[in-house]
Parts: sequence; C-alpha cells; structure tokens
Amino acid sequence: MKITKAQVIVTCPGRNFVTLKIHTNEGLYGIGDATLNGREKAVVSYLEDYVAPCLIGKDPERIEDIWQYLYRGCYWRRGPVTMSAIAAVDTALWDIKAKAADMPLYQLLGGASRDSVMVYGHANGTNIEETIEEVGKYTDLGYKAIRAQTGIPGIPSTYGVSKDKMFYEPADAEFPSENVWSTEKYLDHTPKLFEKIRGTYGFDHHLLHDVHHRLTPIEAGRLGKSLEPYRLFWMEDCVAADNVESLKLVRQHTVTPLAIGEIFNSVWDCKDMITNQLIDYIRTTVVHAGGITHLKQIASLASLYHVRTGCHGATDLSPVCMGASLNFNLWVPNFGIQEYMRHTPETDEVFPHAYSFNKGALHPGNTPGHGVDIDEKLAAKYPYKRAYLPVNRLEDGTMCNW
Ligand code: GCO
Ligand code: MG
Repeated sequence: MKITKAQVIVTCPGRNFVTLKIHTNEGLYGIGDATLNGREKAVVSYLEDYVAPCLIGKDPERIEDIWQYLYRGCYWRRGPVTMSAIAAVDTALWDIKAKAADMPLYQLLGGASRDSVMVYGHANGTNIEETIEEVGKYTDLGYKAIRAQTGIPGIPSTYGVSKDKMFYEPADAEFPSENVWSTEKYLDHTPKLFEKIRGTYGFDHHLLHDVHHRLTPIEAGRLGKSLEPYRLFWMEDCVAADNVESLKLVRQHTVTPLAIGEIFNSVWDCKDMITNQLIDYIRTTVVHAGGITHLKQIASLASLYHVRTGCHGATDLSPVCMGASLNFNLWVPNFGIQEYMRHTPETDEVFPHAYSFNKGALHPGNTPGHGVDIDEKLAAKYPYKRAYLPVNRLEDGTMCNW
C-alpha cells in the first residue's frame, strides 16, 4: 500500500477543527485530528507545507517508522504544533491499518480490557445553586463522574462557567477576551461548592474539579486539604506544571488526587512527574501528544508508577480525537477516566461516528478503524473563523494564567 495524498480539511461547525485525511492507492483512507485551539492555522501550515509532501509514496502500514521519521527527522522536535501534526498523521495511519485488518482499532491494540469507558461531564453554573442543579442533570443522565465549577462572587467571569451549559466553548472571540481573577476569593468559595454538592447528593458519584493552572504550590496544598472531606476523584492542573518540583510541595500537604498533562506533548513532559509519583492521573491525549503511538508509550511508563490515564476531552478536541481516544481507553490497562464534553449537533453531523454513550460510559463502537469519519461536503459549508481563548488578569491588572 502507498500513500497518494495527505489532505488538510478545516471546518468550523460552531468551532474550528483541523482534520488530516490520508488517502492510499488501495482506496482506503484514514483521518486524524490536528486541532490546536486558538492556533489552528499553525498546524495547517505545518502539515500542508512540510509534512504532506514527505508522506507521498510511503507505506502507510509502517506507522512506527513514519512516527520516528516525523519526530526525529525534523530536528526541531516536540512542542504543541509539531506534536499535533504528528498525532494527526499517526491517528490516520492507525485508522487505515485497522480498516485494512477489518477490525475496530481497540482490537488491533490488544483487545478490550473493559466493557466501556467511564466518562465525566461538566456541571457548571454562575453560582453554587446553579451548579448544584447542573450536577443533578448529569446524575439524571446516568453520569457516574461529574466535574463541578462555579462562578465566584465578586469576579465577573471565570474559567469553566459557560452560558451554554452542555456545549462549553471558551474560544469565543475574534480577539482574546479578558477575565479577572482573585485567588483569595476562589480559595474561600470553592470548598463551599463541594460541601453543598456532597450534602445534596451524597457520595455515590465521583466529583472532579479543574483549577486551570492558577495557584501557587502552597495555595494548591491548601485547596487540596480543604477538599479532602469531599473525596474528589481529582483536582486538575492545580499549578502550572512547568516546574515539576512545585508538585512535591502540593503532595506534602494533601492526599486529594492530582491530574495534570492536557497541555503536555511528549513523554518527556510527563516523565519526572510520573517517576516521582507526583500525580495520580496523566491527562495527555491523542491529538496533542503525538497520536496513539506516543500515548501508548506515556501510558506504559505511567503504569509502572500507579499513574492512570485521564485523557483530555474538551470540545476543542474533535470527534476524531474522541473516537481514537476511546479505542485507546478501551484497551489501555491503566485506564482511569475519560473527559467527555459533548459536541454540538452541527459538529456531530460533520463527523459521523460509531461511539455512543450509555449509563455514564462511552463505547467506541465496532466499525473497522477508529470509527469516526468526516462529511467533507458538510464541512465545506462552515469556513474557518478566527477565535481566541481568553486571557486572564488579577484584579490589579497583572497578567496571570488563564
Ligand atoms: C479541560 C480543559 C479545557 C481547556 C481547553 C483549552 O479540562 O477540559 O481545561 O476546557 O481549557 O481545552 O482549549
Ligand atoms: Mg483542564
């Protein structure tokens, strides 16, 4: 088999998605997600200008070799743009291989290790009462795990709180919108949310929370400690994880489990955190961490240190990423949980998929490949629209992490 064409498709059915479609001389094709929220066109150029010409004529069944060729061969390794591009190629090649074998991808990876993949949904509200109500909606839908975020009195807008509850989309402006942040107000308010959720619904569901990189280690230690009575499944991105040593301080103060890694791109970003057992869940997923091939390597390393997977699954990761990730999750021995932010009906229509939700879990389906396709005609009706993630400032105007 030979690769004849590598085509990049950009579509915006409510939000931007970049998809790579690899064609072969045997009529089989595979697709991979290459979406990097707020920087989409950088990956488009990387793929079209540099990667696609090198793929023509290559044997698509040599997935590992092509991965190494793109990683080692470009000299400038790692980084979100490079690794998203490599991921798109890798995902498309696994899709082709599984189609050629007439198997769903999880079978090719080693078969199912579980019946389905536990997912968590996002309950959020502008105040605690609203979030409590939203948590109830998710329990009614059958979710076993729910992430809870709430607006904070005195702060006009904050991460994780959306106007459109089910389809949270933070990249919503042609120019970055500005949020305001107060750590003091956040630290006072957040434990009250979890106290009320547990008081209302008891302890039958897993609860999760995303700090979104905003605290210092000692503040994160304090938050983790104050949340211990509510037994969270995890506290996510409690500090910006550039400096791994920060996590030692957090660990000294709390046994609330920690999840990190949605913005990591390679096993090297994860290595020290995993081998020092400074996290409990690794958040890397297919599109931003080099595809199925590389995610397998990260998960294998994690398995040696009791770290489980918790793949990123926000709306800016396309259904193609979700389909690939679910096949991976159904197989991976040290599975933890999968994030599941639902896509809008427009997005689901552009990306017909075999995966389905039942009783708080997703199954990737049994279609050969990863089970997700793209309707190109429909995709063409939604042209690219520039959209930025917000930026964040302290109340005195100082820039801080969003
Ligand atoms: C999450 C994430 C996302 C990110 C988004 C940025 O845990 O779901 O933090 O909501 O903010 O993916 O593009
Ligand atoms: Mg997150």
